[in-house]
Amino acid sequence: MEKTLVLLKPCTLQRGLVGEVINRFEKRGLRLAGMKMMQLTDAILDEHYAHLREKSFFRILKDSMMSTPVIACCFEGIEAVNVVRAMAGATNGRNALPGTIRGDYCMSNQQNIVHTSDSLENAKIELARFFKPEEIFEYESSNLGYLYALD
Ligand code: IDP
Repeated sequence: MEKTLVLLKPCTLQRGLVGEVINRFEKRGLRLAGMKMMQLTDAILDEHYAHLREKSFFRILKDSMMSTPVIACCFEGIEAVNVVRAMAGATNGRNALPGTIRGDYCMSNQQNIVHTSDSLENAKIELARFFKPEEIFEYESSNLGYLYALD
């Protein structure tokens, strides 16, 4: 089993899409292991988006990520990192395929509904950045046999 981070961005809260987006991950069969609303800060975004520090849109991106609280979620499943990333779709909503979250709900390169971890290594780092250990819950899923029977 893998755990991965999903952030529901301010655009998702503003557009009333929080429940709908979480519902997609639940319906796919991912176990919700942690969830909280939090106000991001300059410091956490400097870490989280360190790979974009030189980009012209860095300041605007950080301001937009602080414009309202976000919802941080930890989802768990077999190959959860890649499954969740594929569900999100391409970064730019206009390039994202229909059927993906970005492809179904947005038209923007920046206001693109969700952040998802891009590798298992980064998922571990990012979950530790956004959650305390006691905020991730290891309860038993009752439907694993139906989700993964032959795996
Ligand atoms: P990802 O979110 O698909 O993993 P990253 O390249 O890590 O993509 O970029 C992080 C976030 O920065 C994107 O989700 C998007 O909000 C924003 N972003 C990326 N590229 C651009 C751009 O060219 N213009 C404006 N915002 C961008």
